[in-house]
Formats: sequence, structure tokens, C-alpha cells
Amino acid sequence: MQDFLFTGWGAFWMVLFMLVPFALVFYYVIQRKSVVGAGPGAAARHDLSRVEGLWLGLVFIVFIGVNLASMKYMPTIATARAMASGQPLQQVDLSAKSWSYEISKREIVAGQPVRFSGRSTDTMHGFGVYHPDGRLLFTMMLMPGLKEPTSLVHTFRDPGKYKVRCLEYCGVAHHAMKDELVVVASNS
Ligand SMILES: [Cu+2]
Repeated sequence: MQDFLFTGWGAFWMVLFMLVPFALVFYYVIQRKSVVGAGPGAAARHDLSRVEGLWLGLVFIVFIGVNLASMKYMPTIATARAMASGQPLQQVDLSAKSWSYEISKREIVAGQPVRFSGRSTDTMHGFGVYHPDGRLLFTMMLMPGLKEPTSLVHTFRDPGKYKVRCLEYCGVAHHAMKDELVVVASNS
């Protein structure tokens, strides 16, 4: 019985069978809509009240304000500021492969900026660092095949054990791709 669908004009009739009712309903809806409501037109603009205008202004100001105020916390901006400050950096080189990390230094001194320079040797990996209280501090996306390592500067404030997790899905053992950094208090 269904054979005719797959031979000759069967597919054509099948498409018509689907499309014609759809087209009819579409046409009906468009017709109805054009009769029932004209939609927002030039006349509706006069109804935009003072309150609506103020609300729009407030949203705009809050949007710009929040963006400006939070900009310095963006990892890229924080990195540029740390580099410009001329402070000595602790350098940590890391290499990611499925599904582990090689990290040149796992012990870090608090209060002194750390530059993480990361590479991936096989596929896309992430390097996400969590504060001991569970907050995600930053994550780096490590793409394979780049000439320069991906770098980010972060200054750790609190001594403790910081979990590292891959935050880019990278295969069956992605969930097991983790490591740990230890931040120690500075002696000075
Ligand atoms: Cu992963």
C-alpha cells in the first residue's frame, strides 16, 4: 500500500498532501490577522507614555552602568591591568590532553599575579579554576594548533586548595579531567 509513496509521483503527492493544508491554514491566519489587528503602527507611538519613556531610560542607564562597573572584573581586562602594572609574575605553563593536564607548577603564592599559559595537544579543552568555596574564578579555552599559548593572569587572594576542571566537552572522560592547585600564603 505505501509502495506508491516511493515510486513515480508518490513523493510529489505526498508533499502536496502536507503542504496544501499548511498553506491554507497559513493564508487563513494571515487574512484573519490583517482584519483583527493592524499591529503597532504610527498611531500607537503617541501612546508611549512618559512612564514608559522613563522606564526605557532607566533600563538603558542600568545596562550601561552595570557593564562599565563590572568591566574591570573581566578576565581579559584584569589580565591587561596586571601586565601593565609591572608586578613580577608567577609563570605557570600547562598543557592539556585527553584527559589530564601537565602543569609546570601546582603551588602558587597568594597575592602575586600568576600568568597561566596553556596549550592543548589534541582537542579542545578548558582550564577552569574554582575557589575552595566552590566559586568558578575563571576558565580558559585551550584550542589545539595555536602558535602562541592562551594566557591569562589571575591573582589569588586566599590560600587553599583550588580545583581545576575542564569546562569544554572533550570526549568520554571529560568529566574526569581535573587537577588541583595549592595556593599558599606569602612569607613577606
Ligand atoms: Cu573536557
